[in-house]
Amino acid sequence: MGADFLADLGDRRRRIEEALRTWLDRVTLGAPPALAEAMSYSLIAPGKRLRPLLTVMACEAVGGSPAGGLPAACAVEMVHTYSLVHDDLPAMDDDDLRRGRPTCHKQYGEALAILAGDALLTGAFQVLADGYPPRTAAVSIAELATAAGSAGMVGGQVLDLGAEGKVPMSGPPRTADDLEGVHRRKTGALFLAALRLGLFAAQGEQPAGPDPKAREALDRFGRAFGLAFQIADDLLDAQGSSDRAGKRVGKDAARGKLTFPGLLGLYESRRRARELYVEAVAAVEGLGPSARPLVDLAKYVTDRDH
Ligand code: GRG
Repeated sequence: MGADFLADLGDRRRRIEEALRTWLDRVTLGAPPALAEAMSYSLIAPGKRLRPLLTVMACEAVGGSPAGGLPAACAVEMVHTYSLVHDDLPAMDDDDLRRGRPTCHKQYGEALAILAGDALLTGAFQVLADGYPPRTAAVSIAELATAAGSAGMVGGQVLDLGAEGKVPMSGPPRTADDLEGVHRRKTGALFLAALRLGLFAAQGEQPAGPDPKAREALDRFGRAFGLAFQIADDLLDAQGSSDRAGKRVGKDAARGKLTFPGLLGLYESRRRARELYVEAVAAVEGLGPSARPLVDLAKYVTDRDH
């Protein structure tokens, strides 16, 4: 990975961290201090910030300003963090380590962790409503709600838990296609929304709305990126160290969970991840040099070791 890209990534992350603190302060104005603390504990923890990076990079790739995508980036990261807080609960994935720290419920108890997740989710929509003019806010809110909701992330989580027998389900996922369907909802939908919100932040107020060609390019990129991310995540779980990952690894195999390395093997999984990277690059070629950071981020995610 080039030194320039890593320096640029560091700068973007610093701007995102600053915006997250600012928006969290606004969202928790008047909240009980214990709730605000639990929300901040999980949101400000050292995440990779991939989704907000996608939002700000997509925004700039289609002509937006560096600051224009920040409220949307924060909203997406709030939804993502809520999903992690809830996913870590004993009723779901039952984890005690997240982002290198005890999970929210280990630190604050289950009741407050559930409520901190709820408040991060609802706070995300407050950020979009307050952060953009009405047209942009409306399309962004609709997009994020759909991606996070029953046909998106929550639906994907239900299918995933169904495969483990934690929710009743006829026909649990068994094949690579089934697995892709779970991930398209569970993680892919939010990646896609992150990119689309970047487009809306840049072009949402244009009289004719956002450019459909740019939207199609970002969607194609997002589909390949999301799946490449998931395969890399499964490979890390199969081979990684929990010190680097900041969460427990090896648990997929221990639970007999359906994963890409489990279904396709390590070699074929790595090959598929590289193929998806090439697809992602091709998708945004037409956007020109402004899409370079997206291409570099796709490489970073496919090659990552944490
Ligand atoms: C609870 C409604 C609900 C949904 C949960 C996304 C999700 C759905 C659960 C996360 C479970 C999980 C660990 C999935 C593997 C892929 C994934 C989303 C990893 C975490 O994302 P990263 O690696 O995390 O971007 P950081 O901490 O860097 O933000």
